[in-house]
Amino acid sequence: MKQVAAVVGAGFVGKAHIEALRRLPVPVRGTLVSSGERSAAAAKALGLEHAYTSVDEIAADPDITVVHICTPNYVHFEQTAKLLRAGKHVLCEKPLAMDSRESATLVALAKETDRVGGVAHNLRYYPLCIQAHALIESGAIGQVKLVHGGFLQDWLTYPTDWNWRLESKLGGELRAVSDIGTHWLDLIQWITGQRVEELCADLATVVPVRHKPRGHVESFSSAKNVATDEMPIETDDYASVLVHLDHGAKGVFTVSQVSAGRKCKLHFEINGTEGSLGWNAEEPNTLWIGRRNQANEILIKDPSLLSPAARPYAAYPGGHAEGYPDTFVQLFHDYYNYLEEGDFKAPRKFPTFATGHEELLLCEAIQKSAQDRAWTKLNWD
Ligand code: SOE
Repeated sequence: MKQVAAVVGAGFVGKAHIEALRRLPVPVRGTLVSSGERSAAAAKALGLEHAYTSVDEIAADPDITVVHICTPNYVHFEQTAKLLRAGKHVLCEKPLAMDSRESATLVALAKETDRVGGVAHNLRYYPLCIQAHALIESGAIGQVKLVHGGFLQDWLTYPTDWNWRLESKLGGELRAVSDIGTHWLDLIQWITGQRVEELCADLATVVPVRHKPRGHVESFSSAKNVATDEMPIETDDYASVLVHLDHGAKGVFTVSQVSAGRKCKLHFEINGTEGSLGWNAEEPNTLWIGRRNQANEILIKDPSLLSPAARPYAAYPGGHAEGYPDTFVQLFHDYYNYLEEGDFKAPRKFPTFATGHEELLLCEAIQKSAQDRAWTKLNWD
């Protein structure tokens, strides 16, 4: 069945979804922004044929088979549930919901409606992250023993930096952990094939008072010369989390959105019994391969040098850099190919609603651990 998509939300990530869909190609019929008027402007600016005025209108549109949710976290549950019930497949930006109660409901609802749910953990789709997964799966670095790294940004360094994620009622009680910590957790668990079974977390709000502009501010942008109100902040700017994984690996990660000079430094180092792998999203086309008994290597993204499992996820020849926008294309390839094949009982290679639910369980364990100042076990059953 030919898929036709609609995208809810046309901020920077909504635009990334639309661009990636066009490259597959999957037709994007229209978009919905916060108001009908803004939808019309966004549809015109993006060259889309239709501007929706509500989620209900999308739900009722018989031409739409898939909806991408690119809205603030607090509306993910309501929008996703409505669209599943209307018979739409849904690919939702992370985090899937505000808490694990909501995400568990969405997992069950997707099953009940036989719709395919995906979560946009796109950062695992950098070609060299897939290569890291393939190398570990092949035993190239032996048994994984240590995992460390983190995700560092600086777009919220100043008290005058503002974004809806800062307010727990819109983004959830955790911010840096749920917004970017979940990317690191998803990446490491997927690359190593190991799941976190217990953790110990320390969180901090580094900037306790911020200046909230009176008006809309896009992510990664700052409002200039507008009136502001001072707001106390309770969500985390920073977290460091010790982790124990279920096949023996141990490690630690640090997330921060106030690390001046770090723009989007999602990074890991994985140490195995025979070697190590290191990668950094700010230089995503190189993979560091560490050895004890021979020279270390730097692998530059080149499909001809990648494992058979990773090769299809590199769209361009060696040295032709691939980056953040391309990760959405590769994620959507997996998701839409699955829809086209039509066997919804088949295993799913892409991050699913179950993945999103597990991420929320991890967030809640991190929150509990920080509150109790203690190690916290995950109850995956
Ligand atoms: C902001 O922290 C953000 O846009 C995240 O929401 C994205 O998931 C991440 O990929 C980049 O940074």
